[in-house]
Amino acid sequence: MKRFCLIVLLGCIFFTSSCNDGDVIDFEFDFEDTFRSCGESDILFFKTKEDPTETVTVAIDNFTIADIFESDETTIEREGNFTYRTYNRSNLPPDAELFCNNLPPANLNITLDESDAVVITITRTLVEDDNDGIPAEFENPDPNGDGDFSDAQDTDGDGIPDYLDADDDGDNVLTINENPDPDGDGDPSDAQNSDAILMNPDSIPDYLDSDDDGDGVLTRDEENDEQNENPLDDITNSVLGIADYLNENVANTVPAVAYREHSISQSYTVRLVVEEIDISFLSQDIFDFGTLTGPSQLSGTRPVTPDFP
Ligand SMILES: [Ca+2]
Ligand SMILES: [Ca+2]
Ligand SMILES: [Ca+2]
Ligand SMILES: [Ca+2]
Repeated sequence: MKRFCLIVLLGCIFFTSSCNDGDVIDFEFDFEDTFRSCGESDILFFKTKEDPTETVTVAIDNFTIADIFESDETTIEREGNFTYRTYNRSNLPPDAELFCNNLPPANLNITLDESDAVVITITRTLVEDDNDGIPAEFENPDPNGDGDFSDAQDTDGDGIPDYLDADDDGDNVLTINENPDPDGDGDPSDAQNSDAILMNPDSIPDYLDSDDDGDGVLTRDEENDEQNENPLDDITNSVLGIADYLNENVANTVPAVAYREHSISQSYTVRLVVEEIDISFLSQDIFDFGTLTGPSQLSGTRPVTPDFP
């Protein structure tokens, strides 16, 4: 009788189909992909939804965010407790936080509360980017399409593949400063090519061209004012105001002695999959809990300076 009443309640809340005795209830969760976390020693993962107001949580004792990031394993399996709740929030402000408060909100009216012991698979993935203004897929990360990036294009041969290299041609002018995407649509096919209109034109865009003005002196070796791994500030003709590496009439060789430091941004994604859910009205026993958002450990930078040839 209790189960029958529960099914009737859910049917009325969640389904537009008729709820005659004998219908098969086919209920699956419908939440946004992202979730949050809190807890100093016992972690709580949670996601909330309004209209109708529902929450799902995963609680793991003696486990923290640090355990995810400090583990040698990128995939961790733990046992925990999964809970699904519905609420009547008519007496609560819309922004009331339902979790991670020392005191739960007053007037919290829980209308359904179902829990089960589950198995949780936590997967940590590192994502790196050169932030050079060109999406990785336009930087030839997988020439033979086999899913292995070890053969990724490395234009300047400095050991950093283009999709992680903020200075793809190794000329000490960052790709982002070589106007690789003038119309800002993410596609670099319209990239600036300065020497196309000069005496020695080529068809190589500046961000992949180690001699941008085609004067026979490498861009990184046009350091006439200061050898500081930055050809942008070497300007012999101050009237024109054009840096020497883009001025074909200035062709002095003042060689660079090092590559500039590269900065590779890093961010982690953490995904959760909950398995072995046994809740009577639920048609799924596996639930993709989604992607964690928020913790500051999720991002950082990795500096690297390639060996100079
Ligand atoms: Ca490179
Ligand atoms: Ca790049
Ligand atoms: Ca260049
Ligand atoms: Ca020049």
